[in-house]
Amino acid sequence: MNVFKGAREYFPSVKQIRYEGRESDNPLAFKFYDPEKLVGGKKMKDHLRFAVAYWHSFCNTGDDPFGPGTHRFPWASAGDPLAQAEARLDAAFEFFTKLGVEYYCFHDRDIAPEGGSVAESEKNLKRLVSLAKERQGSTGVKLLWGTSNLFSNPRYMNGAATNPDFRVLAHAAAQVKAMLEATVELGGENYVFWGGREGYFSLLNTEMKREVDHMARFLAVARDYGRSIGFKGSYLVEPKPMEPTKHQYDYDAATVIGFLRAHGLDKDFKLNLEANHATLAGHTFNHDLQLAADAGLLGSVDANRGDPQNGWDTDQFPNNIYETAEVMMIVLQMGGFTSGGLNFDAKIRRNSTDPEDLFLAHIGGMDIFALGLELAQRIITDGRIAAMRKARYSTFDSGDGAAFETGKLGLDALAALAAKSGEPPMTSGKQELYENIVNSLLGRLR
Ligand code: XUL
Ligand code: CO
Repeated sequence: MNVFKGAREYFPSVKQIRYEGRESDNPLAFKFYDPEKLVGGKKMKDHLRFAVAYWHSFCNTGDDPFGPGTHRFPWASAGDPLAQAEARLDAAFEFFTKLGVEYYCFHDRDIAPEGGSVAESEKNLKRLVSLAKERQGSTGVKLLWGTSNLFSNPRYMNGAATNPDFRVLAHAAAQVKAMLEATVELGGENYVFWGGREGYFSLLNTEMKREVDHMARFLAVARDYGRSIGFKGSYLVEPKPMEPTKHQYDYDAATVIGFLRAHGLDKDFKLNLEANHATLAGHTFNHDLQLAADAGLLGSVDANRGDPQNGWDTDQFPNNIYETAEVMMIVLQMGGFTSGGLNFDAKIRRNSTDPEDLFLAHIGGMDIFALGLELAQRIITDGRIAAMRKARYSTFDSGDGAAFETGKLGLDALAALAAKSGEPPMTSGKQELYENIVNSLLGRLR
């Protein structure tokens, strides 16, 4: 049942999307994503935990600085903003169930319009949350994470938690309080803080240390309130180096890990990492993922990709097997997601205007992640790469190398060892061999 009682069908040309296998030519079918298939003893769907991003899929009309939106949403003609929001919710749940996705994510303002006052905004949100709860109950679709939009309203032009005006910060707090309550009500498994305007354009008018301290205090009070109302999930901070501000405080994974530790927040907060944000920061996605995983702080993933020729957040759907395999290698090696998942923080292109395009984009993203998962599992089971990598460090496994690792050798002892042992041999890094092994395993995927 994809259409709700009394609701119109918003995607009538699309039926239930099913797994048809790699020989299928049906564009509206999965070729690789077979939700029940066991990979390494666990179902694909439980490895991948896919989520649809409400904002890109149901709110983004495709407008850009050069022209208006091109996506004609059928729910836009439903009446006043609240009626439109209700129709949009029906369309969204029709989409989730037809796609067969288990999770979704949203900002407060994605599902309910902002009112003229804090009270009116909360009333609108409560109304839509009660409808979403009904839909979740009847479809089994769950909330991966909730978040607050603290960047669109003009009041946040100088930041939200880092705004130089305390009164703006208090408004941000009202939004986070209401949205934490909504997330608890909907059984959300995580709560995300993306610091959209938490940064600066010029240090001439900015007290950076004070703003960053405010941000830490804001996260701490949000954490405490969430816990006090029964939120048991993970709090996640999502790094991004710039856009909309010139410099954002949550620059990249390393910056956020340092920030969380410096402010004693690393027990409750993990990271939600997005591919296009890592590349905007000048890193590969797997660089940021590995850093967070090594710190025990990899919470969830915003699955998308950027454009190598463009220096902005193009938020395209993933389509690169190497990138998805790299993500899944790190996820598998950390033992899988706990509360996190793969949220498609991605949008169809402005000129992708057929109703089925939203399905095609998600099908492509889910399929390439399924294939990436299979490749990652093969690389791990094959074991050659892990063994070669481990062997590179073997001089630290025993003798003087092990003594150094455990802090038993000082600088003078190290220098004496160098003098005694002479010039060390040249040991190849074998990067091309590693890459060839990955490709040979890719070729063996069946
Ligand atoms: C913006 C972005 C956000 C966050 C949630 O670049 O990624 O959509 O994921 O606020
Ligand atoms: Co994101």
